[in-house]
Amino acid sequence: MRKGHMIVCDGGNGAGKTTVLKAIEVHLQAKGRELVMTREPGGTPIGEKVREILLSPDTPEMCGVTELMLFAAARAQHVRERILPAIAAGKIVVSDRFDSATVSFQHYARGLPLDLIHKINSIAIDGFKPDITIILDLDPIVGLQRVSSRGEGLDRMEQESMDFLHKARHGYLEQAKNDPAHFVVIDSSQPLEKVIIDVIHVVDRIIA
Ligand code: Z5A
Repeated sequence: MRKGHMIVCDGGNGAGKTTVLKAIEVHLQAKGRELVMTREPGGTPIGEKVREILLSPDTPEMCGVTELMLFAAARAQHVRERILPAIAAGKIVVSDRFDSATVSFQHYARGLPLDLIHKINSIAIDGFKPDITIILDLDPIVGLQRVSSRGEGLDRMEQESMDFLHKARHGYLEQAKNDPAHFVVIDSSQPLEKVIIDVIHVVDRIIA
């Protein structure tokens, strides 16, 4: 049996992951739990460099397979350098996105074959699986309005078409439907306080 836990928060752009993850952090710290807050792409010095390449709006020519392999390369380092050691030490790892994002964005939205995604993902994660993936579900139009209201400009992925973002949303809902033991969907069009209550409820069930 695992000593620690891994909880993933995922979903479309602007669905509120960053905001909700801060609330999870405060909640778990108040319970005195040892935490590792992390994100994908990123989470390690190598992963953060790969993130810059992936999200830079200066390289719109990046092809789908390159994109897939870069997300996987960052994940391979993340799992081995950060996630597995933390879980072995009994900590709770909370990640902003993980392998569910690759299935949604690179398969359902980008159109790469699912068997290729699974092959590459399985090399990256080497049999590891999060305890739960919480999907914050939101209409991409609302998500993009939320992201745009921050006034920071859009990254390479955020500049994709609405159709791409709708397909990614569908991909998350399909994954959750197909694996209810490992996915929970939370409606993030609800007021933030209610979204946080729903998420904390799931977190408490996992770490109990
Ligand atoms: N990607 C991929 O393709 N394949 C992969 O394998 C992985 C990722 C791992 C980077 O993700 C991109 O990489 C992402 C998927 C892809 N892009 N796409 N497309 P990211 O996580 O860094 O970027 P993001 O999804 O665009 O995250 P974000 O912009 O930081 O959004 P967020 O964290 O979900 O939302 P937020 O910052 O918490 O909230 C946005 C605003 O909404 C903010 O002002 C909040 O105060 C507000 N908010 C939040 N919740 C609410 C509620 N409930 N009501 C009203 N307002 C709210």
